[in-house]
Amino acid sequence: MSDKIDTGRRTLLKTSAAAAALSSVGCSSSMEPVIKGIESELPAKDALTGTGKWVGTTCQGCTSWCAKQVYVMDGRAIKLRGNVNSKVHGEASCPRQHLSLQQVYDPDRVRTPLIRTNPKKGREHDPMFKPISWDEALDLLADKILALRAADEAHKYALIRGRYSHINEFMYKHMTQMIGSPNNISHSSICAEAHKMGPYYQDGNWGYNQYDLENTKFVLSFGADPIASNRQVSYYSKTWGDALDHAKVVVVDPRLSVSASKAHKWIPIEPAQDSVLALAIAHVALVEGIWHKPFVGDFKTGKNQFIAGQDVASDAFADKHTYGLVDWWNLTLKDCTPEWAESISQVPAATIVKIAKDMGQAAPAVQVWTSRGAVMHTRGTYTSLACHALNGLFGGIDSKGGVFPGNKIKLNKKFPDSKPYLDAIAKKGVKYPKIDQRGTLAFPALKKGKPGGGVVTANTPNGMLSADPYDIKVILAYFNNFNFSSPEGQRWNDALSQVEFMAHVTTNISEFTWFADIVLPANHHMFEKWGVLDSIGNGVHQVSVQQPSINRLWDTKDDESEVPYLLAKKLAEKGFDKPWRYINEQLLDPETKQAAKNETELGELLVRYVTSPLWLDTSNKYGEPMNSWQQFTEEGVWNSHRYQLESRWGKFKTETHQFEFYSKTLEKALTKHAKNHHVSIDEVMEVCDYQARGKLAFVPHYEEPYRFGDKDKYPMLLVDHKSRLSKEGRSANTPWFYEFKDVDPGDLVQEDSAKINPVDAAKLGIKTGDKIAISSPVGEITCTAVLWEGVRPGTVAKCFGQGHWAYGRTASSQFGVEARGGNNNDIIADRYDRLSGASAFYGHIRIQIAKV
Ligand SMILES: Nc1nc2c(c(=O)[nH]1)N[C@H]1C(S)=C(S)[C@@H](COP(=O)(O)OP(=O)(O)OC[C@H]3O[C@@H](n4cnc5c(=O)[nH]c(N)nc54)[C@H](O)[C@@H]3O)O[C@H]1N2
Ligand SMILES: Nc1nc2c(c(=O)[nH]1)N[C@H]1C(S)=C(S)[C@@H](COP(=O)(O)OP(=O)(O)OC[C@H]3O[C@@H](n4cnc5c(=O)[nH]c(N)nc54)[C@H](O)[C@@H]3O)O[C@H]1N2
Ligand code: SF4
Ligand SMILES: [Mo]
Repeated sequence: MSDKIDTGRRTLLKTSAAAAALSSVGCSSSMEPVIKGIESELPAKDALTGTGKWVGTTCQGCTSWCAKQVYVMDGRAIKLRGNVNSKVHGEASCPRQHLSLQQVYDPDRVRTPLIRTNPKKGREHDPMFKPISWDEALDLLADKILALRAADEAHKYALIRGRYSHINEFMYKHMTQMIGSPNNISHSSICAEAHKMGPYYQDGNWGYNQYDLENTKFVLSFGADPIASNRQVSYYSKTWGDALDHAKVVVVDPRLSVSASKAHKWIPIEPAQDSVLALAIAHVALVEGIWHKPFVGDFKTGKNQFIAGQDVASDAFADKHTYGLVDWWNLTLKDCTPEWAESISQVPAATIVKIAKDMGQAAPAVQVWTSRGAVMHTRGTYTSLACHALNGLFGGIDSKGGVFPGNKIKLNKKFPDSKPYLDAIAKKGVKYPKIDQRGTLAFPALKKGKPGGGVVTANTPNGMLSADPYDIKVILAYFNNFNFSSPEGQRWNDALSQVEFMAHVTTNISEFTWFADIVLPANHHMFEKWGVLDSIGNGVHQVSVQQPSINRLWDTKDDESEVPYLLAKKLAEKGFDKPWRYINEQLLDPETKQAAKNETELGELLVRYVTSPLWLDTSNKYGEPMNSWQQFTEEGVWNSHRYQLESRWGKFKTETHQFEFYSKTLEKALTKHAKNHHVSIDEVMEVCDYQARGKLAFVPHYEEPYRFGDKDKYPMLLVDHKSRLSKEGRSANTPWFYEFKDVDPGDLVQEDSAKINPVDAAKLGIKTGDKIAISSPVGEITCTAVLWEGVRPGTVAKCFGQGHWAYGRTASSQFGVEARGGNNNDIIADRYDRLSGASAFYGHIRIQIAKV
């Protein structure tokens, strides 16, 4: 590697000594000069065709949803970059953007609709797909839906959604309701619902936060690895290096993540023990009197009365913008000493005291990040509360250098009411309980304070298999691969095998598609489809378009517009015209007030409808004025004004309008849930596997991690994490994923690596390169051992993403037959953080490893 490239890399990501020792540092940054070089060499015009231009679009490689520009020549995508018009990330990007070229031009893409010819469904049965036309495929689907309605079983239809864009509501919600089913099932609870519990039940934000990294003085990350994953990778990987110059950075993660390798301190926490650390930091902050008084308030006498182990009188404290600090202290925090924390977590008490003091000094320019890794575990709701509470305690909420939600913007994400289009069958059907059992006693799924308000994605196959509340007969699914991406995916295989008819809208024949009756080939979201998305970071909320930019190679269609349009038309031809009438009477262009004339017009119309407040409404006060649709599609992105600091102080959307250390909002939600089932809140806690009793249920507190399996037989714990090259499940068939795999610290190229601490490996006689089996009480996978100090002894860290037995020639060893590597979900038992409905992916997974 030349000096020039090395220097560039160091400037971009202040490489720590630990990271320098690793073979695997930032791919994006080290490749940057090369990429820039290529970019400057791009001919302005294609020599033959005279074409060549940058077109705005949006990447959905991960939930960063970055605004992009694709360079198109002669109808082909040549290169990607961050959209230069974006004020969130500008031209910056992550390394994954380049993989999208191999996705869209993947030789294994589905090119035409297909139909199953083998009636036997199962992992071991080849569906023997044969091409059919769109007309034939949709004819079959329409017939199946109409047969359900005729048999008074409309509720046995389900619409299943993985990724989506903001035009999804027609197909996802309204069409499903008009057909007569309550079952629109999203993927949210295998994504990150537990993460939202702290922010919502403390400051009223059911969503993710942005972090003012440029102005911060202290970063404490519980599992977040924002250079590699999390929610705005392009922006944070650009700024993380500079933050090290003006902020202290501490990363808590059982594994030396990319971000931990570029932090001042890495704390290799035992899995699912984060709350101990968070609570002890809070305890020290109170005892030391270093909480942020302008946000939290102070004792009326001005004298600190927080003394370890001692209660404080409830009227002694004058709260400012927070609620219930003294209650929290008295209920539990008074006993959460650093010594207590050390006894559980082995993190030295002195380290905890130092972190708390440093945070107190940096306040309010303090930001505490939480990630799936810290909270997507059984009992994770309370870790989410404990970690986020620190943002309140140190005043980071809405402060310069702190943490804030997405800026307020206006989009028409809600489509016109479809209730008038519900006939008698539909009205009856939508009243059935949902198939995922949300809202039952054992699944509170308390989204936005509403019992049963959230989805329990991974429980859907359990509901289907036990026919509780009933069975599912017809499924239309898109942009999802749940038997691969949910814990114990075998449950999905079994459930899908029993479904009478399933249509899957997909780019590739994935594991989910394997169980389909018809396959509907999807346009690639980044290059071929109409859509719209948003993203937050750098104090800005941006909205960006997805638009067709290249020549479609195959007979593919837009999942969220063309497919439902053609299906609605088919249903109308067969006598059921409600969705068709809804399209033609309600889904009107915001300027011309005309309906779409054909399926290809609908996508653009819906994006115009959703985004019209940005470019049509001249009174839009939330961001830069835009003059026209043309300007929006040409620039590709709209930027909001910068976040107004302290804008929520005094008016948080909680029960008390304060930041709630004692969550009145959670108390109200749990009271409702308990009442719905005529039980006490303690009984809810018991059924749902939490240890809290009494008022402890409403404050951040310690819950012992739940572990699954016999400790003697399965003595180690799995630490699952995302790959820097995983685009959720969608980059698995790209050769670059495997060729550049060593951008994941510790991993080997072309292999599916399990990282083992040399101390553990020595005991087991395992060497780097050995093939090993990892087994848990629910399954076994095989992969390649790597000895690596960056993993806590007693744990094995492994990327999620490999182990495909379908998807394509690169993803699987033998398509349909043999997996390449191992899917972590095969060994992750199906468990939940029931208060949020989230699946547990961390903490409970006891494993054993052995050479094969
Ligand atoms: N590269 C990449 N980035 C992505 C995605 C992707 O597929 N690839 N997907 C996007 C999506 S869909 C989402 S929801 C977001 C999620 O982004 P995050 O919420 O940040 O979650 P993950 O990256 O899944 O978090 C896993 C991290 O937690 C660590 N971890 C595991 N167990 C524990 C534990 O007990 N305690 C602590 N403190 N850490 C633990 C793991 O080592 C890993 O670093 O990422 C998005 N970004
Ligand atoms: N062990 C473990 N499991 C995890 C995670 C983890 O970190 N560890 N992460 C979890 C998270 S955060 C999430 S969000 C979920 C994601 O899980 P899912 O929502 O299931 O998403 P993907 O696995 O990305 O599957 C998307 C599928 O859509 C199809 N597809 C691909 N590209 C396109 C396209 O452009 N258009 C359409 N219509 N279809 C397309 C393909 O069939 C692909 O398999 O996985 C979760 N599962
Ligand atoms: S993969 Fe994620 S971070 Fe990378 S460009 Fe796409 S959306 Fe942005
Ligand atoms: Mo996710």
